[in-house]
Amino acid sequence: MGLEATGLNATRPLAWDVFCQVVDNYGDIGVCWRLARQLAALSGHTVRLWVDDLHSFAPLLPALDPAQPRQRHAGVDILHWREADADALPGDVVIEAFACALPAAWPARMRARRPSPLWINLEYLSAEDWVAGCHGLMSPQPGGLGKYFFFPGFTDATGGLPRERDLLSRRAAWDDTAARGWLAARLGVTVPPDALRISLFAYQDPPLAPLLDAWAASAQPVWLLAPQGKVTATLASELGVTPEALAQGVQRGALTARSIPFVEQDEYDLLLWSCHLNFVRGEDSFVRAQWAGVPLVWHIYPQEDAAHLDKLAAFLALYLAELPAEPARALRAFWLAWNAGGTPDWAALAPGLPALRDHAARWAAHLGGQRDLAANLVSFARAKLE
Ligand code: TRH
Repeated sequence: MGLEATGLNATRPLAWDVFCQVVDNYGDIGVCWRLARQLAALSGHTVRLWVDDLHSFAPLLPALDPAQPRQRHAGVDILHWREADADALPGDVVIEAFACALPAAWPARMRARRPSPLWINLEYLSAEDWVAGCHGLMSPQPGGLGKYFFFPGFTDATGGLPRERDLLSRRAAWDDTAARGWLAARLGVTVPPDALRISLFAYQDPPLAPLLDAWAASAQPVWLLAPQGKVTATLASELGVTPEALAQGVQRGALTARSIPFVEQDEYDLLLWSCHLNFVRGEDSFVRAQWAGVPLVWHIYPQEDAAHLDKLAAFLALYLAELPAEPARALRAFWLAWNAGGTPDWAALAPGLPALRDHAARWAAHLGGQRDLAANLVSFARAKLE
């Protein structure tokens, strides 16, 4: 189809519809909200984000009012999913996130629209080899439209990773003084200058006990900061204290552990930048920890048949390729133990932290040399719509 037929030219901004169904936790909405904002930040593009569960969204965006079916934040029109059953007409690009089924009326509305919108399924992030071969493939749908599979990823052969334009420069300007100042001012946490700062975000039951013992016995003070959620209940029970006591801070030898408030999505970056090691999970926090450029431990979302362990191995193969043998071995063993209920070996990991830190900074710079997810979506959409 030529430009005249589509009414599209190379610079006309696009209208995007992003559909997000919250399956569990914060990752579905976390990824969609981030992507929606990044698309809306591109000059002139308009974005509607349709979300089925505004209550799950609110912790990431406290300014959101879950009682309001329509509202605008950060340049994005946020709509409760049921509004899509009314008379809304599809924009230029319709994204269903993570294979969520579109509202029943939408495929017919999309078929009726001229020019036809582009239909994209945004897939989960994976470092597995097959991703590059499937990225951008189309599956014909009943009625004539095609649906394209768009895979985020870690190489130029994929759709890339979400990254704000100014992310790496803001990160580079965040030094130790900024970190300690922010922790004190925003979270009321005054950390001694010589402490190792660790953030903890994970699913319910990781093997925390051996780590708590190792940190308590450490020569260096260790400050463990855990945003309130699934893992803070486990942490409190491992330490034998109430959640309320954990919120005040609990000391065991060299370890000070504290639960902190779940902060809004942009502030979570500041927490990651302010720590020397970040435990993260799922998809979005996992990516943000990579942009933070400091060592990370990934609690991967568990899947049936242990399919997640293949994903974990694929990422490790990529991430560790350029790392010296010993810290690479220690990190791999630590991640596997963390994800499979083993015994994470702090004594083996700790000496490698400086090398892991250098590596994490190089990895972030390497990823930063690739095109980001929103930019890749725009060029993909233009190529398909023209
Ligand atoms: O919450 P997650 O585990 O999300 C998931 C879901 O399980 C989902 O179903 C699955 O599909 C996906 O993972 C792979 O982890 P994730 O992806 O890291 O999302 C958490 C979001 O919460 C992320 O956007 C960061 C944000 N967050 C804050 O905004 N503030 C905080 O204090 C913390 C700890 C996180």
